[in-house]
Amino acid sequence: MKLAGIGYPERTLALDKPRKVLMTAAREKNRKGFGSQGTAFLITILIVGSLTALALAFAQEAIVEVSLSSYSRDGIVAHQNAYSGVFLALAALKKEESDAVENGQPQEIKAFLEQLKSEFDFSWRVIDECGKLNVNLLLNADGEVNEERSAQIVRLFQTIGSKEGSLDGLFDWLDQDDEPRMNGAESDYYENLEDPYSCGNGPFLTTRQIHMVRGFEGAPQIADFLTIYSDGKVNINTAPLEVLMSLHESIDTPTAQMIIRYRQDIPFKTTEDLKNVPGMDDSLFAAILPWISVKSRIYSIEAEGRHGDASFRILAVASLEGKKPRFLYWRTL
Ligand SMILES: [Ca+2]
Repeated sequence: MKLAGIGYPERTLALDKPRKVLMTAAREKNRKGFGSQGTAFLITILIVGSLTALALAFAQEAIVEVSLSSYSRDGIVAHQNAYSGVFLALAALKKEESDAVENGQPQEIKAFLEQLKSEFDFSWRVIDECGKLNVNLLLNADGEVNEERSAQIVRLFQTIGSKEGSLDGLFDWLDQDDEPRMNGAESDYYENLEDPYSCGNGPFLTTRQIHMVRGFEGAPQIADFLTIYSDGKVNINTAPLEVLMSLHESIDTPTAQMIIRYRQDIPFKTTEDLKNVPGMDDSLFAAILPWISVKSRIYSIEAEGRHGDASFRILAVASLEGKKPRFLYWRTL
């Protein structure tokens, strides 16, 4: 297992034991209810989470050593609870996938997980990375600006009223040269900051790197709508109103609100279903078709474990692409 952090290349985490447990769960998708077998499955994940923590300690000894020096007994339990939160969130995502196909709504696992939360003090939040705009695709493979994607980002700036950040800053971070654009910045700028660093001159390796771009320091709101993980298509079942409006200039606030209201009643099973939304004529549908999808495979998981006065947070990005879930990013706070 390897870790990724700001400024460092990301690595895929090899979580052999959790993967086996999760795949076992997938094979049991036809099983009804969560009886004793379901309990055993979820408790097993909790135990595997503990084992993974040990594996992490050996893989990143220095980082964990620093953390452990400040750990109280409560802190260690909080750490374990946060781990459990990540793996249970992943299990819920897998379960939700199978239930969404078979039963519509995975109410049973939600109720069961709520019961578990009362016994293990943790919480989690799952964010769909496929409901955002992929900032790494602003430049095409040949380094040329993708005009349509750029226009979407500009509309996003306008929709959220952002005065911070600029396309030039993003372009300069992504392009390989060191020639700053009018409102951008290259290494000459970043290396003269109080805490200097070099310009990426390539794709963003973590979403946190977006905050390193001139104008995106701190936490400008726009970063909540940008990703580096999706295939470039926006999931119309999960995209927030601001992202829906960025897809095309003809999607105004009422149209985006109608899309959201529609999917709350009937999730889109195909992109064609979007034509059923009032205000979505054929020409508008054809214009946005290359940019949309109805499925998500990559999620951010933010888990917090608590015990006594201690708390511990883990931020992870998990991909459900392929047969086995895998982590693309892992960060502890
Ligand atoms: Ca550059």
